[in-house]
Amino acid sequence: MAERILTGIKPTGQLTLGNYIAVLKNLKKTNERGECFIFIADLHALTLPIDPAVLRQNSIDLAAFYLAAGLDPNKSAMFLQSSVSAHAELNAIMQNYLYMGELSRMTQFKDKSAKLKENAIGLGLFAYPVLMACDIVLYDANIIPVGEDQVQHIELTRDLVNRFNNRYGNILTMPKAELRKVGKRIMSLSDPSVKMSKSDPKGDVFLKDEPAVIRKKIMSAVTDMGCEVKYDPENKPGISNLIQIYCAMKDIEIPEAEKLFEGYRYGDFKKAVADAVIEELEPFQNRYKEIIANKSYEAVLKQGAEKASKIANETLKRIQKAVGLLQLD
Ligand code: AQP
Repeated sequence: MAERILTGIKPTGQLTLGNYIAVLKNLKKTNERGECFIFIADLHALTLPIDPAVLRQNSIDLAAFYLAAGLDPNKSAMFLQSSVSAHAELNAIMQNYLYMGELSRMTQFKDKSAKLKENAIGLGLFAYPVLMACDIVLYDANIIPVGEDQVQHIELTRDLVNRFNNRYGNILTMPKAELRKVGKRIMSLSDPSVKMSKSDPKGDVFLKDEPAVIRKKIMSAVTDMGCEVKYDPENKPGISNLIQIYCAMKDIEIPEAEKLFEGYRYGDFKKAVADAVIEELEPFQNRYKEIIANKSYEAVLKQGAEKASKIANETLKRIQKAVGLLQLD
């Protein structure tokens, strides 16, 4: 089966190096593999309180970052989730096929809701995986590049597809999460026991950080006892995180990096990591600035929404018909 690839990022805050490694770094190669649907998950961004002006600006930034990462508008449809109404329409159907018990077991829901007062937890936060499943099945996507934190949601989508197809026939395409070999969970530089995350920024490298700021953040990253540059997430979480970042930047595997840094002191190793990140991000940031200035993302978003809507509406019809919604045309 040909590859249909779908990936998205929520415009909830400043993008981090974690988002870059999970999605943006490989976007150019992803473009070459098959038909791609790359979206800005702005409806998902509403699941936690966000200022409207910030949401708008984050959405623009994300569109520009996708293009700066090498997204080819002729090969990929880049669109705002809110511009394709089929996402919300399908959500109204699919919310009946995922159950409260399974949704309440989702780690992301547990983590995010734990930070809110009980009477301020929105239904959308709880039902987030339903909309995410809709995002995926609408495009018959079979490959979903994600970071490790999203695997649980893809597994739930797979359960939904099985459940739905068992009941109605072979209607939905089975998706599969695709994780990077190295860098599937980039941790905070100040606390390597927690994920680098844009809505809870702590020790984050932001994609908009100036090179000097990136260098400073990496040079002051928390390290561990001992002095050997060795990948050992349990006993050396700080150094292991930096090794992952280095490997992701250079597209190499961990043993190669360990060999390269044999005998290095932590300080020299951190300098090499900072150099690698800056070497990668500086040209990317320059492209981003150009795109923001010429606003080329606007036409691409419009064209992308048209292409995505066409495909999403066809799938929506197929699903409406399967569940018994009367179609008059
Ligand atoms: N630290 C990370 N390491 C590896 N991958 C990561 N991703 C996020 N953080 C890391 C991956 O980036 C993609 C887009 O993420 P998202 O915007 O959908 O939301 P998220 O997974 O919840 O990421 P954040 O940055 O933590 O966002 P907020 O704080 O808004 O929830 C996903 O593929 C994700 O796995």
